[in-house]
Amino acid sequence: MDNENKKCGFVAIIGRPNVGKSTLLNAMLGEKISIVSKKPQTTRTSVTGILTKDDTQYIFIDTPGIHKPRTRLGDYMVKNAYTSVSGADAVLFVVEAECKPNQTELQIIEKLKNSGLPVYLIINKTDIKSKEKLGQTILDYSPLMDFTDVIPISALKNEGTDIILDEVKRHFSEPRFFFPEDMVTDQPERMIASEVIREKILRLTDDEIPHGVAVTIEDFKEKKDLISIRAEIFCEKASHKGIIIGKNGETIKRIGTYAREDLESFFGCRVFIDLWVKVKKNWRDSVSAAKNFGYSED
Ligand SMILES: Nc1nc2c(ncn2[C@@H]2O[C@H](COP(=O)(O)OP(=O)(O)OP(=O)(O)O)[C@@H](O)[C@H]2O)c(=O)[nH]1
Ligand SMILES: [Mg+2]
Repeated sequence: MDNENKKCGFVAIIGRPNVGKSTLLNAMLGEKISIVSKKPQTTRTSVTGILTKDDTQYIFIDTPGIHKPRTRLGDYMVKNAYTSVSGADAVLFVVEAECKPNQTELQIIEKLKNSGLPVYLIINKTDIKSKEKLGQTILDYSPLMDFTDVIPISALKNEGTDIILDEVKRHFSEPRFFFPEDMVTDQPERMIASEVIREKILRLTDDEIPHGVAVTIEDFKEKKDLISIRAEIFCEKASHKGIIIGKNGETIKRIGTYAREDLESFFGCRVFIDLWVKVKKNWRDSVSAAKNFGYSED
């Protein structure tokens, strides 16, 4: 490819929890690299997704949902999201069709106004909302700031995402690629493995358990056509440990099976997972524990 035409840029995806930011990232990449769940506050640290299409390289940053933090982990998540915006060339501010702007979103908008960056209002989940209600959402949000454009999408059905790709590249000025053309993420393999395991815990457990879970990879061995992983799941209470393990170990078995299926498809080889559950009380408020689990600025 002719070097002169190459363009590359950073695009931050921001919004309140659960609006579909990670689903949108995965849809644009055509590959699942950021975990998704029905529960809010799924994403805990920014995830970079890379898409190289013809002479354009998009570097998307999926961020943790902005919320009012109640723990040190929450503080970290919110700071992490705002930091990702500061280095971007364009911002996708994702909201949900039929929802009214809330206090958190008004705060995000204030920060975005001050950033001076081009901001696109992305209205997601249009597949489950009516056309009239979508008009109302546009009327509710668009006067709040001077958005570069308003793009209704369905991340789940991958509808409207091509418009985003066409639009944001106008703001790219770097005349080279930052990453190899076939790279989809800069996350280490261990990180992908621990996130996929955490996603299955989010899917299979309820209430406070998912919010208090962290996963560490103790061992990650690659042999010819097999990856062998030993992971530790940390939860905050002994009763939570019992629930994660489940009756006769049923739940932990399902967590392992679902995670293995996803990781086999991602890595393209056989995967073996050995899971251990441990208790670490109130780790979400402990600086050292949160740091050990990778939730720290340094
Ligand atoms: N119907 C519908 N559901 C969607 C769409 N996009 C996302 N969802 C669902 O919304 C839920 C939240 O999706 P996520 O992608 O995890 O949301 P998020 O904004 O990354 O959430 P946090 O990481 O917690 O901030 C999941 O159950 C998704 O399947 C969409 O376009 N349509
Ligand atoms: Mg997310």
